[in-house]
Amino acid sequence: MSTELHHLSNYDEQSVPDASNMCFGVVVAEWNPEITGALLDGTVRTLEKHGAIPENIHIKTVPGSFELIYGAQQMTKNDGFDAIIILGSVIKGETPHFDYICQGVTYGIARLNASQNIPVIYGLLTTNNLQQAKDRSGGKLGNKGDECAIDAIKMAKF
Ligand code: DLZ
Repeated sequence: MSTELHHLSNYDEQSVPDASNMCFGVVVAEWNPEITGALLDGTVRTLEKHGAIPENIHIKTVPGSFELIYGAQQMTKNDGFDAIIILGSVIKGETPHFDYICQGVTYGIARLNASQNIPVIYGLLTTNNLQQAKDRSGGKLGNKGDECAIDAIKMAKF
């Protein structure tokens, strides 16, 4: 999670490999679409900025963040991808649902990273309120989508 000291869109451009020969899968959750749409915009813009061609960025949507695990798992079966990015936004409500979804997605994506051969980048915003999510999806703390794109390129090269 970003802090006031860490701007999500700031990075050393010289440290980012060329992505022109890389292929990416992106899974986006439909819940909180204003936020996940902004995350997706940042991801695609930054992948393309570093050379990825639009035909090599494959985007799929799933209903909610919990389904990101299945979506990413299906994408790991495609040998053509160099990295997969999941994008979601879970905003705390009045029930423990938030904790269960966040833990489930985190554990599910961690398991994929440990068991599959394709890196899966964790673009899940877990915030206490909508404003914190806006701050991290193109607001004052940058865009988590930018960060995920850079991490995907670096891990594809790893
Ligand atoms: C049910 C639910 C709730 C309460 N909140 C969110 C949320 O803030 N963000 C999100 O991406 N999804 C939420 N969901 C939906 C679950 O992720 C999931 O889609 C459903 O429980 C069906 O499996």
